[in-house]
Amino acid sequence: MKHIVRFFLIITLSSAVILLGISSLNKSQGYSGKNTLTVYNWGDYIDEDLITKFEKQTGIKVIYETFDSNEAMMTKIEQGGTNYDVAVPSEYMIDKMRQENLLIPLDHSKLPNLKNIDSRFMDLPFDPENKYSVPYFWGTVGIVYNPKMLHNKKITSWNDLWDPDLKNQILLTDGAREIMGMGLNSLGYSLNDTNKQHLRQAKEKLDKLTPNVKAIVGDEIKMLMANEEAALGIVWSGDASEIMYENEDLDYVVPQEGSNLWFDNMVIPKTAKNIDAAHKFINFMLDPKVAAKNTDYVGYSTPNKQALNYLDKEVVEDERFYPSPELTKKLEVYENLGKRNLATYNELFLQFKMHRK
Ligand code: N2P
Repeated sequence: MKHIVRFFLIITLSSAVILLGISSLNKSQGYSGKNTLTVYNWGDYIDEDLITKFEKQTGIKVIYETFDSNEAMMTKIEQGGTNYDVAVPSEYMIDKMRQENLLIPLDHSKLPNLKNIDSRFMDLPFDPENKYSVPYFWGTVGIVYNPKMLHNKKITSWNDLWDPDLKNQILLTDGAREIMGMGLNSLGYSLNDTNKQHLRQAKEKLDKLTPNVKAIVGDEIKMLMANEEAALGIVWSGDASEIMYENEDLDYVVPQEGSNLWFDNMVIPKTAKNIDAAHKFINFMLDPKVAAKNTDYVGYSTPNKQALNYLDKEVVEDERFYPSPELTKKLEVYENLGKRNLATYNELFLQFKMHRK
């Protein structure tokens, strides 16, 4: 009898240990239980006080993870190892995810704050009627530069970057579409070009920029530019605004040949386990005061019309970061070019990176 009791005791104890192990493993993999929400966002892209505020307000615990490119995010979601409840891809990736059946349709009745979004950011071609996504931030790609380090040389064009005087003076954001787009735009091609010869030409042109490129970096580009480690940086507009906040000597320009206009939207990926909490989080981020605080912190442009009332006039009237609709018409939005073409962009960008070594 004693043996039987001991046997059951061992079984019970070991099951408890196994269960505990599984639950902590699930947690470390971003398990979304009833009261847990896993958010997957770009690095440096939220005021973390807002996460705490959301947790206090709802009692939902947020697990927050970051990525630094649409491609990296997509790979993780496709793998499905983590139960992301909310993610923040850019437009061309939303189109791709929607086509590949990786998104859950949104329940608009649970998003009353959606009314705060400016209608010009709604119902865009990558997601008609916002069935799967709602706007988070938007912006451009351009050149942040330090006139002092450039002896007041004016920067207006992508082609200014190929000046031999700029040896080791340029930092590039580590993004395939951004940098290949720069090569294409500098040659007068569209940044959605899929002509193989044009893409190769763009890569060869980028190779010629190599002597001027100091490094290809992630979010640290902000710190490096603000600390005057390089004279020019290819950045997203919000990073430029943050850099210019840190170092007032710098300026930002969207090159005259054209550039990218992008939109990052919140979505609920197929990996979600807590769809109700995901809606709560999205709706929370759409609140005008929350969106204004977030905008103030990250420095990007908000699509939330009501939030503009809580932001400094100086900021929202700055055409460098809130370009007018006329100006934005001249810019191109990345299109979903299909699996093959996107792979070609990635491959050529990788080859350009290798060429530097
Ligand atoms: C923030 C990155 C913004 C991404 N660090 C632009 N799509």
